[in-house]
Amino acid sequence: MVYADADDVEQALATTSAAFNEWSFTPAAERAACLRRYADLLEAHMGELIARCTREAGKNIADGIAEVREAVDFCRYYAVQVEDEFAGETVLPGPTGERNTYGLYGRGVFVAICPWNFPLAIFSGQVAAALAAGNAVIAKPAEQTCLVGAAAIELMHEAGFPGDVLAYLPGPGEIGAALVADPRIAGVAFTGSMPTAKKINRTLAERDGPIIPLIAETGGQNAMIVDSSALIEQVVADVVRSGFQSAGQRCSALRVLYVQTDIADDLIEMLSGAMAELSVGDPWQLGTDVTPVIDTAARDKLAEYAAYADAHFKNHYTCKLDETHETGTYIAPRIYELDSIDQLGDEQFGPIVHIIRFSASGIDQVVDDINALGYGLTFGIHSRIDTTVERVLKRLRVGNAYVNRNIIGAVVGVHPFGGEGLSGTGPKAGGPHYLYRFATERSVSRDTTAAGGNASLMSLEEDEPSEHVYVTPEPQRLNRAADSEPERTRD
Ligand code: UN1
Repeated sequence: MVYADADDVEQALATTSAAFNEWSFTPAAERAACLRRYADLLEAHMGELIARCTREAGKNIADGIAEVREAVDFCRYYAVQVEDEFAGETVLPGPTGERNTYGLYGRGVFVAICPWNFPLAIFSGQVAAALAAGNAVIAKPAEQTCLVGAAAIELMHEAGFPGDVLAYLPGPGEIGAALVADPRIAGVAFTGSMPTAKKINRTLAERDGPIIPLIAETGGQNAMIVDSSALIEQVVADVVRSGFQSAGQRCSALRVLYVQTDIADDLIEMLSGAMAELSVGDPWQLGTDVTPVIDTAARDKLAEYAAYADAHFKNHYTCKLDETHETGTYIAPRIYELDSIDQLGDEQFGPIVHIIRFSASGIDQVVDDINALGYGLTFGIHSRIDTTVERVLKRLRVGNAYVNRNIIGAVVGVHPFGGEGLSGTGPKAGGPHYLYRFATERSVSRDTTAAGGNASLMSLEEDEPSEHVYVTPEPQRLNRAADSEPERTRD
């Protein structure tokens, strides 16, 4: 893979800026058709894409399948929305003699700065949303996963997204930094760490020219609360999946498990037993549960933390690695017990779960402590007492809460994904409001008296509705007033 250089950055900016306007006025149906063709191509190339995710990102086969599925879901979901809500002008109410319209349009050239942990799914989601809304896009993949990104871009071009509307600039962080600082950029979609998101935000604030949107999805210190009414077997399965699937390298992954003291020993024992069954190993093997972490830098950082944790916390269980794994970037899944949340440091992006005991009467304080961490991405509660669940959900500030289930694997359109506070700016990916953030709104008011008035009034039959005749519009029916009327049968 050859990385982009400063000349490529300039060329991408010049080309996409020139091509943007025409793309923005390409009919929404055509943009949606490109998204659907891309989704079909992803499915047709599934095997190759899974292999790339394994080769480059160390994903196991199940996670590779999930990558392709999520990328496909993003495209089909945004395609429907673009057709419904971006297809030209909506006529608004107004006095006769005036025609008022409103529409959503692309903003310009968006930069998509994408993560290595979902090199196909989140990459495709960010890029597809920006293109769908009518923007040109410069995509910057994570350095670690440029080949997965390259395959995605090739398929996008094959699907019909024009070459001059969609550019690909693989490379280190400086490429992203140069793009963000350029005044030709009209928006940034970013998934990655909070420190990088803050840097981008500062760069944008320093730029001359317009203030532009930053859509950032960052990290989390995701917690799960388990009270004594929970079914321990189910909790254990959900903790293993939430904490250790994808080697804990999801923003959504479980980091802090709060267990009511009364069941803590039983739960820890059963969890340790389940961890003993995990197969940590080669991602190419179908039987592998926990894969290596992304690179040596990540492994070394996690290993350093693990050494600190071994010295300071109670290690209840650490999975065994066989000797052949010593050369790879493996980190054995492990659980540590903390005395208090105050001991929790920064987010550890790997298969490490912290356990804290709490007493039933202290549950509000637990929620306050979780809120006080400042993040607000995912959260789980295991309880069979509805009032406890509702009480906790009301107190908690979090983007994605899960009740009596695991806390990862948000599905497009089903679990719109994204956090609050330090976890992101919103709007949620795969949710109903995501595309709007990539768009600009324009309204046009035309004085039709200059052209002889509202001619349609003269040709009106009695009872025939006219888009131009509004007496007292009902606000909730402004759009699609005619569509939303139920069919009336005439006798
Ligand atoms: C991330 O790790 O950046 O819910 C997001 C999930 C995925 C999204 C994770 N759909 O686990």
